[in-house]
Amino acid sequence: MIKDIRAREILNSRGDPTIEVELETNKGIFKTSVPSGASVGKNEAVEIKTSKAIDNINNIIAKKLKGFNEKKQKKIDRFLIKLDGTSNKSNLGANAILAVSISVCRAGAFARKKPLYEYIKKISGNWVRIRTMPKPCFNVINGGVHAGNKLDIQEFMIIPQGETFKSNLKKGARIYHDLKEVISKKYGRQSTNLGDEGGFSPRINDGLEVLELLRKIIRKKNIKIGLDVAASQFKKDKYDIKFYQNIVKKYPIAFIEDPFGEEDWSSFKKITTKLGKKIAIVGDDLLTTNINRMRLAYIKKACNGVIIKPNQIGTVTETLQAVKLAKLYKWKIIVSHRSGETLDSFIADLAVGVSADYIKSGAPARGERLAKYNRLLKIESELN
Ligand code: 2PG
Ligand code: MG
Repeated sequence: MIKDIRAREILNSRGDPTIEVELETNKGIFKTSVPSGASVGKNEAVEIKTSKAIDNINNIIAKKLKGFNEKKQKKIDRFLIKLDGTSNKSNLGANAILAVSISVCRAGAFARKKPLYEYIKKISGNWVRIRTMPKPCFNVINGGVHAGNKLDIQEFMIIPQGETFKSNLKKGARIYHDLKEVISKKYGRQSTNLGDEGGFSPRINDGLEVLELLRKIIRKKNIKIGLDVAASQFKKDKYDIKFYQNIVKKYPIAFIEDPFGEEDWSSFKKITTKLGKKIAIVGDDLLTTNINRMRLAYIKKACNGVIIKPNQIGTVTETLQAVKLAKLYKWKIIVSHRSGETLDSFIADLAVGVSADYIKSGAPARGERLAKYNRLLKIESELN
């Protein structure tokens, strides 16, 4: 039974304020902190000012949720959505609601005596078929709004294709170190400065140059490449379908995220028609973990992969609904962190609980990125 909820301000990895919640039941205290994005989709649930979100938790949500059974995730999430009363959670704040929702999930797992990932699988329903470890996508080169360089593509990810998570993490770290050396020699030490997600932010202006660099370094190593173009950040589209077709021909690309702006349905449709059999065209800003946007995308055949970010939608229940829909559509599922992160590792358990294909949590460096990867190491050893 929920006895109390307390929220406080902490700082995230960019030094910006965010929320930490402690939810108390008769069985213990469960802590959650929430991330925030820099390249925010315009259809995301609304993150409100931290101080206001904290007031909302301490003065409104805490009182209303007292006495609720922490095992009733759906009921509590539904209650929070109603209490907020808006379609985008702008009243209580998606940040406030999510911090509470995830804390409830942790408390529920504890009450059921299950590890968090197992509990997530359970509350997702029976539709989760096999439980596999997600493949990590290491964002080793940062551009766009995550770095101070002139690269317009936001994320260049390497995706080792080994059998175990442990071996993939090791491989990722090795490449990361090799890359540092190569960049340092070729572009100077300043180019090994890190961006928001722990990847290097070299003085390179051209994305093709980065792809060449990566191709050389991952050669014959059974590693794929993922890109987040984050094209909604562009004033107008910079890359056309021809460009994407060419790079897919030339490089071992597994997926391209947000190749076009978030409302450019027709370009998304065209690229999915052209490249969808070969790679995943992934919607992040396009979909914002929102089942209404996902349904639209499915009808329009606009993509065949989805980024799942709990804070884009604001509750655990709605996040799981989005995953369920993506599975029905047979889309690739990538559970994702945000560029402004905390040490909270909920998304690691989420990725395993829903058997996501991939997880992206930045480079294999920086504490807030590794909190997720290290948690996955532990989960894998528990599963074995
Ligand atoms: C993205 C994310 C995470 P941000 O665009 O996919 O990598 O960035 O959190 O800044 O939206
Ligand atoms: Mg993205």
